[in-house]
Amino acid sequence: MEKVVIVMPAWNEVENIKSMVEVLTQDEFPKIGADMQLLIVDNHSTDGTAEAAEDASKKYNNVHIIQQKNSGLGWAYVSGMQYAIDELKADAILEMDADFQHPPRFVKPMVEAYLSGAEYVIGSRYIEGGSVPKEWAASRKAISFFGNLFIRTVLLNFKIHDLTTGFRLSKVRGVLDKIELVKLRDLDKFAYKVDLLYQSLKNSKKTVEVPLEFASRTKDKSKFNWKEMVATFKLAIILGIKDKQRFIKFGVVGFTGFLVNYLGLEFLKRMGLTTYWAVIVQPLVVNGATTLFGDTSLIRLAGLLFALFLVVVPYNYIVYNLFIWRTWKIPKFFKRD
Ligand SMILES: Nc1nc2c(ncn2[C@@H]2O[C@H](COP(=O)(O)OP(=O)(O)O)[C@@H](O)[C@H]2O)c(=O)[nH]1
Ligand SMILES: [Mg+2]
Repeated sequence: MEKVVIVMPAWNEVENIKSMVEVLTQDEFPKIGADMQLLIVDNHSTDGTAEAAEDASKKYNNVHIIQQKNSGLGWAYVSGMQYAIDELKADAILEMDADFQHPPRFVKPMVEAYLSGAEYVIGSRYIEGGSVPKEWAASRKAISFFGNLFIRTVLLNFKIHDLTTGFRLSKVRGVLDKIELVKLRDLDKFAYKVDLLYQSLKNSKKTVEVPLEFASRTKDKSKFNWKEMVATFKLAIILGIKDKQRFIKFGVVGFTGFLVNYLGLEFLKRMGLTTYWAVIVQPLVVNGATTLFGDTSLIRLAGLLFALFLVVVPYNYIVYNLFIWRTWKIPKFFKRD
């Protein structure tokens, strides 16, 4: 039987951990056709998380706990993954948060996708059946959506719809064991997730997205903040550039895009037309966004970026499909391929 280890970082999550252990071991694991194990990675919590996990590991032999050495979310995952591979002999590893934002009922479809041949499974909020919390403020939804779109664009990956989710399952052989985990970038920040994703996507022969209904946090506040977000975007850009082949393509696509825009502009000028399509799209989208979500500077900025994406993303997508991948597909940003 395939052994799937859930690596679950927990920092001051005592109440969440107690109920999570029960829900997983009692309700979810028995429904899944794999040897399911839970590995909690604590970071010297001060609220008794470690003790609760310790108790659980005595009660259930498929629950384990370790302490991470270095601080930071990335290190929690790396320590957990190494332990899961070396000590628990995992065949696959599922990354999952302890705070119920990844509802336990979604473990089963993730594992099933793996059991039916996927090497990398992404819990996706941006495909049919997936969602972000309804309670989220419009600005938060916009940041998540546009941030994700931004990373898709700089990494030139339009096949995957959710590149920033923290709910992912990877096969060990061929995917995780080919990655030097301790050398992942930004392990002290949330941004490391982009590097892990980037490398896993390269190694995986079959990647699938499974819908995830992302829940809001039940207790306390998230540790994610603006600083983490900027670091995440920065790393995405660095990886996009580091990947020279993609970078060259990006440059070629960008340059021809520039030429088309420039020639188009000149053409329209000569025809006696002063307006230009990109100039029409932007104000329309920004007005639409402020009417829908409220007129704040954040929304205006998001609207502006979105307008840019409305032009850039379809253009890149079409050029890529026609000339680079040479497989014509109609963009389906919100659907599974
Ligand atoms: N072990 C460990 N866990 C962490 C650390 N930072 C966050 N976590 C856990 O990682 C998960 C995600 O953190 P959270 O603050 O909810 O981030 P968000 O869901 O991305 O906003 C939760 O289960 C946290 O308890 C850390 O430095 N070490
Ligand atoms: Mg969370």
